[in-house]
Amino acid sequence: MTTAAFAAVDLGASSGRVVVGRLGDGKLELEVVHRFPNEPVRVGGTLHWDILSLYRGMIEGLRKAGPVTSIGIDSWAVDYGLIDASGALLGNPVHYRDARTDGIAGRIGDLYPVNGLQTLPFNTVYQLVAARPTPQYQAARSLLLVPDLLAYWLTGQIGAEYTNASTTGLLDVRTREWSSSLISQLDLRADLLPPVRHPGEVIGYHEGTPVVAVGSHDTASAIVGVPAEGTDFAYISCGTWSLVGLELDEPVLSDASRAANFTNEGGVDSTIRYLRNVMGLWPLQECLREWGSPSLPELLREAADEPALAYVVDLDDPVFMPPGDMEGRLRTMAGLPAGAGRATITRCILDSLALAQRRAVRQAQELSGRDVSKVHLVGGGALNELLCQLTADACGLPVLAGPVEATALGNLLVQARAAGVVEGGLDAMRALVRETQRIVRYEPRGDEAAWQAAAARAGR
Ligand code: ADP
Ligand code: LRH
Repeated sequence: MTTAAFAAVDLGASSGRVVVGRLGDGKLELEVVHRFPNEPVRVGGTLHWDILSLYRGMIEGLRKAGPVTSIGIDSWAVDYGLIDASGALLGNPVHYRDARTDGIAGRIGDLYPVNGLQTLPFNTVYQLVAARPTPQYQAARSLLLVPDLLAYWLTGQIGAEYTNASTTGLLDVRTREWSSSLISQLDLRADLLPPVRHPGEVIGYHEGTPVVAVGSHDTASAIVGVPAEGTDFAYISCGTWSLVGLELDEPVLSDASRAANFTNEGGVDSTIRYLRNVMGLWPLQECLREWGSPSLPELLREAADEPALAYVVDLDDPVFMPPGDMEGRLRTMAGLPAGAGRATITRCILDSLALAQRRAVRQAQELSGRDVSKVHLVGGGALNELLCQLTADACGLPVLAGPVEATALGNLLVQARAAGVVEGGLDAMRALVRETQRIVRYEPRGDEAAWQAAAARAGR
Protein backbone atom coordinates (compact mmCIF):
# COMPACT_ATOMS: atom_id res chain seq x y z
CA MET A 1 0.00 0.00 0.00
CA THR A 2 1.30 3.50 -0.78
CA THR A 3 1.03 6.75 1.16
CA ALA A 4 -1.29 9.44 -0.14
CA ALA A 5 -2.28 12.94 0.98
CA PHE A 6 -5.89 14.07 1.53
CA ALA A 7 -7.38 17.44 2.52
CA ALA A 8 -10.10 17.73 5.15
CA VAL A 9 -12.05 20.99 5.35
CA ASP A 10 -13.58 21.07 8.85
CA LEU A 11 -15.80 24.00 9.83
CA GLY A 12 -16.78 24.16 13.48
CA ALA A 13 -19.07 26.78 14.99
CA SER A 14 -16.08 28.56 16.53
CA SER A 15 -13.38 28.07 13.86
CA GLY A 16 -12.53 26.40 10.59
CA ARG A 17 -9.42 24.52 9.54
CA VAL A 18 -7.96 22.72 6.57
CA VAL A 19 -6.02 19.63 7.58
CA VAL A 20 -3.77 17.54 5.37
CA GLY A 21 -3.58 13.86 6.29
CA ARG A 22 -0.90 11.56 4.94
CA LEU A 23 -2.08 7.97 5.16
CA GLY A 24 -0.91 4.52 4.13
CA ASP A 25 1.35 1.68 5.32
CA GLY A 26 -0.12 1.99 8.85
CA LYS A 27 0.78 5.69 9.05
CA LEU A 28 -1.52 8.60 9.69
CA GLU A 29 0.10 12.02 9.96
CA LEU A 30 -1.85 15.22 10.35
CA GLU A 31 -0.89 18.77 9.50
CA VAL A 32 -3.23 21.67 10.15
CA VAL A 33 -2.24 23.86 7.19
CA HIS A 34 -4.76 26.66 7.77
CA ARG A 35 -6.97 27.88 10.62
CA PHE A 36 -9.49 30.70 10.39
CA PRO A 37 -12.11 32.17 12.70
CA ASN A 38 -15.82 31.58 12.20
CA GLU A 39 -17.47 34.81 13.31
CA PRO A 40 -21.22 35.23 12.86
CA VAL A 41 -22.59 38.58 11.70
CA ARG A 42 -25.87 40.19 12.77
CA VAL A 43 -27.51 42.08 9.89
CA GLY A 44 -30.92 43.69 10.09
CA GLY A 45 -31.66 41.88 13.33
CA THR A 46 -30.85 38.41 11.93
CA LEU A 47 -27.78 36.39 12.91
CA HIS A 48 -25.95 35.02 9.85
CA TRP A 49 -22.93 32.90 9.09
CA ASP A 50 -20.25 34.74 7.13
CA ILE A 51 -20.32 32.09 4.41
CA LEU A 52 -18.06 33.91 1.95
CA SER A 53 -15.33 34.33 4.54
CA LEU A 54 -15.61 30.60 5.30
CA TYR A 55 -15.37 29.88 1.58
CA ARG A 56 -12.26 32.08 1.40
CA GLY A 57 -10.76 30.24 4.38
CA MET A 58 -11.42 26.93 2.63
CA ILE A 59 -9.85 28.07 -0.66
CA GLU A 60 -6.77 29.51 1.10
CA GLY A 61 -6.41 26.26 3.03
CA LEU A 62 -6.69 24.13 -0.10
CA ARG A 63 -4.04 26.27 -1.77
CA LYS A 64 -1.71 25.75 1.21
CA ALA A 65 -2.52 22.01 1.18
CA GLY A 66 -0.99 21.62 -2.28
CA PRO A 67 -1.69 18.55 -4.44
CA VAL A 68 -3.91 15.97 -2.73
CA THR A 69 -5.69 12.77 -3.77
CA SER A 70 -9.08 14.19 -2.75
CA ILE A 71 -10.91 16.81 -0.69
CA GLY A 72 -13.67 16.25 1.90
CA ILE A 73 -15.82 18.89 3.62
CA ASP A 74 -17.66 18.76 6.95
CA SER A 75 -19.33 21.43 9.08
CA TRP A 76 -21.79 21.96 11.90
CA ALA A 77 -25.28 20.60 11.17
CA VAL A 78 -28.77 21.89 10.32
CA ASP A 79 -27.97 25.20 8.53
CA TYR A 80 -28.37 25.70 4.81
CA GLY A 81 -28.29 28.08 1.86
CA LEU A 82 -30.95 28.37 -0.82
CA ILE A 83 -29.87 28.69 -4.45
CA ASP A 84 -32.00 29.87 -7.37
CA ALA A 85 -32.30 28.43 -10.88
CA SER A 86 -29.09 30.21 -11.96
CA GLY A 87 -27.19 28.74 -9.00
CA ALA A 88 -26.99 32.10 -7.15
CA LEU A 89 -27.15 32.04 -3.36
CA LEU A 90 -30.38 33.62 -2.11
CA GLY A 91 -29.33 35.43 1.04
CA ASN A 92 -26.71 34.53 3.58
CA PRO A 93 -27.28 31.31 5.56
CA VAL A 94 -28.95 32.07 8.88
CA HIS A 95 -27.23 30.97 12.10
CA TYR A 96 -28.98 28.26 14.09
CA ARG A 97 -28.82 30.47 17.19
CA ASP A 98 -30.97 33.12 15.48
CA ALA A 99 -34.33 33.77 17.15
CA ARG A 100 -36.43 33.18 13.99
CA THR A 101 -37.36 29.65 15.13
CA ASP A 102 -38.47 30.68 18.65
CA GLY A 103 -41.71 28.93 19.54
CA ILE A 104 -42.04 26.99 16.26
CA ALA A 105 -41.17 23.50 17.55
CA GLY A 106 -43.88 23.81 20.20
CA ARG A 107 -46.53 24.61 17.56
CA ILE A 108 -45.67 21.59 15.43
CA GLY A 109 -46.76 18.13 16.48
CA ASP A 110 -44.54 15.24 17.45
CA LEU A 111 -42.17 14.27 14.61
CA TYR A 112 -40.13 11.72 16.66
CA PRO A 113 -41.86 8.57 15.37
CA VAL A 114 -40.80 9.52 11.82
CA ASN A 115 -37.49 11.35 12.15
CA GLY A 116 -36.24 10.03 15.54
CA LEU A 117 -34.64 13.42 16.25
CA GLN A 118 -34.43 15.31 19.50
CA THR A 119 -36.38 18.53 19.42
CA LEU A 120 -33.89 21.32 19.10
CA PRO A 121 -35.47 24.68 18.24
CA PHE A 122 -33.14 25.09 15.28
CA ASN A 123 -33.62 21.77 13.46
CA THR A 124 -33.78 22.56 9.72
CA VAL A 125 -37.43 21.55 9.62
CA TYR A 126 -38.33 24.39 12.02
CA GLN A 127 -36.06 26.84 10.18
CA LEU A 128 -37.94 26.01 6.97
CA VAL A 129 -41.30 26.58 8.61
CA ALA A 130 -39.96 30.02 9.64
CA ALA A 131 -38.60 30.65 6.11
CA ARG A 132 -41.73 29.40 4.27
CA PRO A 133 -43.33 32.85 3.77
CA THR A 134 -40.12 34.57 2.56
CA PRO A 135 -39.45 35.55 -1.08
CA GLN A 136 -36.16 33.59 -1.03
CA TYR A 137 -37.97 30.40 -0.12
CA GLN A 138 -40.47 30.89 -2.95
CA ALA A 139 -37.71 31.67 -5.48
CA ALA A 140 -35.36 28.85 -4.49
CA ARG A 141 -34.51 25.90 -6.70
CA SER A 142 -32.48 23.88 -4.16
CA LEU A 143 -31.65 23.76 -0.50
CA LEU A 144 -28.01 22.93 0.22
CA LEU A 145 -26.72 22.21 3.72
CA VAL A 146 -23.52 24.16 4.48
CA PRO A 147 -20.96 21.48 3.45
CA ASP A 148 -23.07 20.66 0.38
CA LEU A 149 -23.18 24.36 -0.53
CA LEU A 150 -19.38 24.62 -0.32
CA ALA A 151 -19.03 21.39 -2.34
CA TYR A 152 -21.42 22.88 -4.91
CA TRP A 153 -19.21 25.95 -5.21
CA LEU A 154 -16.18 23.68 -5.74
CA THR A 155 -17.79 21.21 -8.17
CA GLY A 156 -21.08 22.55 -9.55
CA GLN A 157 -22.84 19.39 -8.27
CA ILE A 158 -25.80 19.41 -5.88
CA GLY A 159 -26.73 16.73 -3.35
CA ALA A 160 -27.55 16.15 0.31
CA GLU A 161 -24.99 14.09 2.20
CA TYR A 162 -26.78 11.53 4.35
CA THR A 163 -25.30 12.09 7.84
CA ASN A 164 -26.00 15.82 7.72
CA ALA A 165 -29.39 15.31 6.03
CA SER A 166 -30.27 13.19 9.07
CA THR A 167 -30.06 16.33 11.25
CA THR A 168 -32.68 18.23 9.24
CA GLY A 169 -35.69 16.48 10.74
CA LEU A 170 -36.93 15.75 7.22
CA LEU A 171 -35.34 12.33 6.80
CA ASP A 172 -37.20 9.16 7.75
CA VAL A 173 -35.04 7.48 10.41
CA ARG A 174 -36.03 4.00 9.16
CA THR A 175 -35.87 4.35 5.34
CA ARG A 176 -32.99 6.88 5.53
CA GLU A 177 -34.66 8.82 2.68
CA TRP A 178 -36.51 12.16 2.68
CA SER A 179 -39.90 11.62 4.33
CA SER A 180 -42.43 12.78 1.71
CA SER A 181 -45.31 12.41 4.18
CA LEU A 182 -43.66 14.63 6.80
CA ILE A 183 -42.68 17.19 4.15
CA SER A 184 -46.22 17.45 2.76
CA GLN A 185 -47.76 17.39 6.25
CA LEU A 186 -45.78 20.57 7.03
CA ASP A 187 -46.54 22.08 3.63
CA LEU A 188 -42.84 22.26 2.75
CA ARG A 189 -41.37 21.98 -0.74
CA ALA A 190 -40.07 18.47 -1.50
CA ASP A 191 -38.60 19.77 -4.78
CA LEU A 192 -36.03 21.84 -2.82
CA LEU A 193 -34.36 18.74 -1.40
CA PRO A 194 -31.64 17.26 -3.59
CA PRO A 195 -30.95 13.52 -3.86
CA VAL A 196 -29.28 11.93 -0.84
CA ARG A 197 -25.64 10.89 -1.31
CA HIS A 198 -23.46 8.80 0.98
CA PRO A 199 -19.97 9.07 2.49
CA GLY A 200 -17.37 7.73 0.08
CA GLU A 201 -19.14 8.87 -3.11
CA VAL A 202 -17.32 11.23 -5.47
CA ILE A 203 -19.31 14.48 -5.65
CA GLY A 204 -17.37 16.08 -8.52
CA TYR A 205 -14.04 17.73 -9.26
CA HIS A 206 -12.32 20.94 -8.11
CA GLU A 207 -9.54 21.91 -10.53
CA GLY A 208 -9.18 18.21 -11.38
CA THR A 209 -9.13 16.94 -7.77
CA PRO A 210 -12.05 14.74 -6.65
CA VAL A 211 -14.29 16.16 -3.93
CA VAL A 212 -15.49 13.14 -1.95
CA ALA A 213 -18.57 13.00 0.30
CA VAL A 214 -17.52 12.29 3.90
CA GLY A 215 -19.57 12.26 7.09
CA SER A 216 -20.30 15.92 6.28
CA HIS A 217 -21.96 16.46 9.66
CA ASP A 218 -18.92 17.28 11.79
CA THR A 219 -20.21 15.07 14.61
CA ALA A 220 -20.52 12.09 12.24
CA SER A 221 -16.88 12.52 11.22
CA ALA A 222 -15.82 13.03 14.86
CA ILE A 223 -17.38 9.68 15.82
CA VAL A 224 -15.44 7.93 13.04
CA GLY A 225 -12.31 9.47 14.61
CA VAL A 226 -13.07 8.13 18.12
CA PRO A 227 -10.17 5.74 18.94
CA ALA A 228 -12.42 3.15 20.58
CA GLU A 229 -11.99 -0.60 20.66
CA GLY A 230 -15.15 -2.74 20.84
CA THR A 231 -18.63 -1.38 21.50
CA ASP A 232 -18.76 -0.74 25.27
CA PHE A 233 -17.86 2.95 25.05
CA ALA A 234 -19.67 6.26 25.27
CA TYR A 235 -18.35 9.25 23.36
CA ILE A 236 -18.35 12.97 23.98
CA SER A 237 -17.56 15.10 20.96
CA CYS A 238 -16.69 18.20 22.93
CA GLY A 239 -16.36 21.62 21.30
CA THR A 240 -18.94 24.37 21.04
CA TRP A 241 -21.43 21.57 21.83
CA SER A 242 -20.90 18.36 23.74
CA LEU A 243 -22.51 15.57 21.76
CA VAL A 244 -22.84 12.76 24.26
CA GLY A 245 -23.95 9.24 23.41
CA LEU A 246 -23.42 5.80 21.95
CA GLU A 247 -22.98 4.22 18.55
CA LEU A 248 -25.82 1.78 17.82
CA ASP A 249 -26.98 -0.37 14.91
CA GLU A 250 -30.66 0.56 15.23
CA PRO A 251 -32.53 3.67 16.41
CA VAL A 252 -34.17 3.85 19.84
CA LEU A 253 -37.63 5.37 19.37
CA SER A 254 -39.24 4.66 22.75
CA ASP A 255 -41.37 7.21 24.60
CA ALA A 256 -38.69 7.40 27.30
CA SER A 257 -36.08 8.22 24.68
CA ARG A 258 -38.24 10.96 23.20
CA ALA A 259 -38.98 12.37 26.66
CA ALA A 260 -35.24 12.46 27.43
CA ASN A 261 -34.72 14.27 24.10
CA PHE A 262 -32.23 11.74 22.74
CA THR A 263 -31.59 11.82 19.01
CA ASN A 264 -30.97 9.13 16.41
CA GLU A 265 -28.69 10.73 13.85
CA GLY A 266 -27.30 8.88 10.85
CA GLY A 267 -23.68 7.80 11.12
CA VAL A 268 -21.03 6.64 8.68
CA ASP A 269 -21.42 2.97 7.62
CA SER A 270 -25.14 2.87 8.47
CA THR A 271 -24.60 3.33 12.22
CA ILE A 272 -26.94 5.32 14.44
CA ARG A 273 -25.49 8.15 16.53
CA TYR A 274 -27.69 7.89 19.59
CA LEU A 275 -26.91 11.06 21.52
CA ARG A 276 -28.00 14.20 23.25
CA ASN A 277 -26.85 17.76 22.59
CA VAL A 278 -25.34 19.07 25.81
CA MET A 279 -24.59 22.81 25.88
CA GLY A 280 -20.81 22.16 25.67
CA LEU A 281 -18.11 24.81 25.84
CA TRP A 282 -20.38 27.46 24.32
CA PRO A 283 -21.01 29.29 27.64
CA LEU A 284 -17.25 29.45 28.25
CA GLN A 285 -16.62 30.66 24.67
CA GLU A 286 -19.20 33.40 25.14
CA CYS A 287 -17.71 34.49 28.49
CA LEU A 288 -14.24 34.61 26.96
CA ARG A 289 -15.57 36.75 24.11
CA GLU A 290 -17.25 39.11 26.60
CA TRP A 291 -14.06 39.29 28.69
CA GLY A 292 -11.92 40.33 25.70
CA SER A 293 -10.27 36.91 25.09
CA PRO A 294 -8.04 36.41 28.16
CA SER A 295 -5.66 33.42 28.20
CA LEU A 296 -7.74 30.23 28.47
CA PRO A 297 -4.96 27.99 29.88
CA GLU A 298 -4.35 30.57 32.65
CA LEU A 299 -8.04 30.83 33.47
CA LEU A 300 -8.29 27.02 33.63
CA ARG A 301 -5.34 26.85 36.04
CA GLU A 302 -7.12 29.34 38.34
CA ALA A 303 -10.43 27.47 37.98
CA ALA A 304 -8.71 24.22 39.03
CA ASP A 305 -7.88 25.87 42.41
CA GLU A 306 -11.50 26.93 43.03
CA PRO A 307 -13.63 24.83 45.43
CA ALA A 308 -15.32 21.91 43.66
CA LEU A 309 -19.06 21.96 42.91
CA ALA A 310 -19.65 25.18 44.85
CA TYR A 311 -21.91 26.66 42.14
CA VAL A 312 -23.73 24.56 39.57
CA VAL A 313 -26.44 25.21 36.99
CA ASP A 314 -28.46 23.08 34.61
CA LEU A 315 -26.39 23.93 31.56
CA ASP A 316 -29.00 22.33 29.28
CA ASP A 317 -31.47 25.08 30.16
CA PRO A 318 -32.39 26.81 26.86
CA VAL A 319 -31.76 30.12 28.60
CA PHE A 320 -28.05 29.57 27.75
CA MET A 321 -28.63 29.00 24.02
CA PRO A 322 -28.55 32.52 22.50
CA PRO A 323 -25.44 34.71 22.33
CA GLY A 324 -24.88 37.73 24.58
CA ASP A 325 -24.54 38.47 28.30
CA MET A 326 -23.60 34.89 29.18
CA GLU A 327 -21.91 36.01 32.41
CA GLY A 328 -25.11 37.72 33.56
CA ARG A 329 -27.23 34.65 32.86
CA LEU A 330 -24.76 32.38 34.68
CA ARG A 331 -24.64 34.70 37.69
CA THR A 332 -28.42 34.71 37.98
CA MET A 333 -28.98 31.00 37.38
CA ALA A 334 -26.13 29.84 39.66
CA GLY A 335 -26.80 32.40 42.38
CA LEU A 336 -23.19 33.54 42.23
CA PRO A 337 -22.22 36.14 44.85
CA ALA A 338 -21.48 39.63 43.50
CA GLY A 339 -17.78 39.22 44.31
CA ALA A 340 -17.39 36.00 42.26
CA GLY A 341 -14.69 36.50 39.66
CA ARG A 342 -13.84 34.92 36.32
CA ALA A 343 -12.17 31.82 37.82
CA THR A 344 -15.31 31.07 39.88
CA ILE A 345 -17.53 31.52 36.85
CA THR A 346 -15.26 29.26 34.77
CA ARG A 347 -15.32 26.60 37.48
CA CYS A 348 -19.12 26.86 37.64
CA ILE A 349 -19.32 26.24 33.86
CA LEU A 350 -16.96 23.26 33.95
CA ASP A 351 -18.53 21.59 37.00
CA SER A 352 -21.95 22.09 35.41
CA LEU A 353 -20.78 20.72 32.05
CA ALA A 354 -19.33 17.63 33.73
CA LEU A 355 -22.69 17.14 35.48
CA ALA A 356 -24.63 17.47 32.23
CA GLN A 357 -22.28 15.02 30.51
CA ARG A 358 -22.68 12.57 33.40
CA ARG A 359 -26.43 12.69 33.05
CA ALA A 360 -26.32 12.10 29.28
CA VAL A 361 -23.84 9.18 29.56
CA ARG A 362 -26.06 7.53 32.17
CA GLN A 363 -29.30 8.14 30.31
CA ALA A 364 -27.88 6.85 27.01
CA GLN A 365 -27.06 3.55 28.72
CA GLU A 366 -30.43 3.25 30.44
CA LEU A 367 -32.41 4.10 27.31
CA SER A 368 -30.47 1.86 24.93
CA GLY A 369 -29.75 -1.05 27.29
CA ARG A 370 -26.04 -0.89 26.41
CA ASP A 371 -23.54 -0.58 29.28
CA VAL A 372 -20.23 1.16 28.81
CA SER A 373 -16.88 0.85 30.60
CA LYS A 374 -15.22 4.04 29.36
CA VAL A 375 -15.88 7.45 27.87
CA HIS A 376 -13.97 8.75 24.85
CA LEU A 377 -13.78 12.53 24.77
CA VAL A 378 -12.66 14.07 21.45
CA GLY A 379 -12.49 17.59 20.01
CA GLY A 380 -11.11 20.85 21.42
CA GLY A 381 -12.43 19.95 24.90
CA ALA A 382 -9.78 17.20 25.10
CA LEU A 383 -7.24 20.01 25.65
CA ASN A 384 -9.10 21.03 28.81
CA GLU A 385 -7.49 18.80 31.46
CA LEU A 386 -9.75 20.10 34.22
CA LEU A 387 -12.89 19.26 32.24
CA CYS A 388 -11.57 15.79 31.32
CA GLN A 389 -10.83 14.99 34.97
CA LEU A 390 -14.17 16.37 36.17
CA THR A 391 -15.95 14.30 33.51
CA ALA A 392 -14.18 11.12 34.67
CA ASP A 393 -15.10 11.96 38.29
CA ALA A 394 -18.72 12.78 37.43
CA CYS A 395 -19.29 9.70 35.27
CA GLY A 396 -17.35 7.38 37.58
CA LEU A 397 -15.63 6.02 34.45
CA PRO A 398 -12.22 6.44 32.85
CA VAL A 399 -12.10 9.21 30.26
CA LEU A 400 -9.83 8.71 27.25
CA ALA A 401 -9.18 12.18 25.90
CA GLY A 402 -8.19 12.86 22.29
CA PRO A 403 -7.68 13.24 19.49
CA VAL A 404 -8.41 16.97 19.43
CA GLU A 405 -8.83 16.81 15.65
CA ALA A 406 -11.08 13.71 15.61
CA THR A 407 -13.45 15.37 13.14
CA ALA A 408 -10.74 16.06 10.57
CA LEU A 409 -9.43 12.52 11.13
CA GLY A 410 -12.85 10.98 10.47
CA ASN A 411 -13.18 13.11 7.35
CA LEU A 412 -9.71 12.02 6.11
CA LEU A 413 -10.23 8.34 6.89
CA VAL A 414 -13.43 8.11 4.87
CA GLN A 415 -11.66 9.72 1.91
CA ALA A 416 -8.66 7.41 2.28
CA ARG A 417 -10.93 4.39 2.33
CA ALA A 418 -12.75 5.60 -0.79
CA ALA A 419 -9.34 5.87 -2.51
CA GLY A 420 -8.38 2.34 -1.40
CA VAL A 421 -5.53 3.62 0.79
CA VAL A 422 -7.21 2.39 4.01
CA GLU A 423 -9.19 -0.84 4.13
CA GLY A 424 -11.95 -2.10 6.40
CA GLY A 425 -14.78 -0.73 8.50
CA LEU A 426 -15.01 1.61 11.48
CA ASP A 427 -12.98 -0.82 13.65
CA ALA A 428 -10.02 -0.68 11.27
CA MET A 429 -10.19 3.11 10.94
CA ARG A 430 -10.38 3.50 14.72
CA ALA A 431 -7.44 1.14 15.25
CA LEU A 432 -5.37 3.39 13.00
CA VAL A 433 -6.36 6.45 15.07
CA ARG A 434 -5.55 4.58 18.30
CA GLU A 435 -2.13 3.53 17.08
CA THR A 436 -1.08 6.90 15.68
CA GLN A 437 -2.67 9.67 17.82
CA ARG A 438 -2.07 10.94 21.36
CA ILE A 439 -4.71 9.81 23.86
CA VAL A 440 -4.62 10.76 27.56
CA ARG A 441 -6.34 8.62 30.19
CA TYR A 442 -8.08 10.18 33.24
CA GLU A 443 -9.13 7.83 36.05
CA PRO A 444 -12.27 8.66 38.10
CA ARG A 445 -11.44 9.88 41.64
CA GLY A 446 -14.67 8.79 43.33
CA ASP A 447 -16.96 10.92 45.52
CA GLU A 448 -20.21 9.85 43.88
CA ALA A 449 -22.17 11.35 46.80
CA ALA A 450 -20.82 14.84 46.08
CA TRP A 451 -21.77 14.56 42.39
CA GLN A 452 -25.20 13.22 43.26
CA ALA A 453 -25.81 16.12 45.63
CA ALA A 454 -24.60 18.62 43.02
CA ALA A 455 -26.87 17.05 40.38
CA ALA A 456 -29.82 17.56 42.72
CA ARG A 457 -28.80 21.20 43.30
CA ALA A 458 -28.55 21.80 39.55
CA GLY A 459 -32.11 20.50 39.30
CA ARG A 460 -31.31 17.28 37.43
P1 ADP B 1 -15.96 23.58 17.28
O1 ADP B 1 -15.62 22.48 16.30
O2 ADP B 1 -17.33 23.50 17.83
O3 ADP B 1 -15.64 24.94 16.73
P2 ADP B 1 -13.57 22.70 18.74
O4 ADP B 1 -13.61 21.20 18.73
O5 ADP B 1 -12.60 23.36 17.82
O6 ADP B 1 -15.02 23.33 18.55
O7 ADP B 1 -13.26 23.12 20.24
C1 ADP B 1 -13.15 24.47 20.59
C2 ADP B 1 -13.00 24.56 22.10
O8 ADP B 1 -11.82 23.87 22.52
C3 ADP B 1 -12.82 25.97 22.61
O9 ADP B 1 -14.07 26.58 22.82
C4 ADP B 1 -12.04 25.77 23.91
O10 ADP B 1 -12.94 25.69 25.00
C5 ADP B 1 -11.35 24.43 23.71
N1 ADP B 1 -9.89 24.63 23.62
C6 ADP B 1 -9.20 25.02 22.54
N2 ADP B 1 -7.89 25.17 22.85
C7 ADP B 1 -7.75 24.88 24.16
C8 ADP B 1 -6.66 24.84 25.08
N3 ADP B 1 -5.41 25.13 24.71
N4 ADP B 1 -6.91 24.49 26.36
C9 ADP B 1 -8.16 24.18 26.77
N5 ADP B 1 -9.23 24.20 25.94
C10 ADP B 1 -9.04 24.53 24.66
C1 LRH C 1 -21.67 20.41 16.38
C2 LRH C 1 -23.02 20.35 15.71
C3 LRH C 1 -24.01 19.48 16.47
C4 LRH C 1 -25.31 20.09 16.04
C5 LRH C 1 -24.98 21.55 16.13
C6 LRH C 1 -25.87 22.46 15.36
O1 LRH C 1 -20.79 21.26 15.68
O2 LRH C 1 -22.91 19.91 14.38
O3 LRH C 1 -23.89 18.10 16.18
O4 LRH C 1 -26.42 19.70 16.77
O5 LRH C 1 -23.62 21.65 15.70
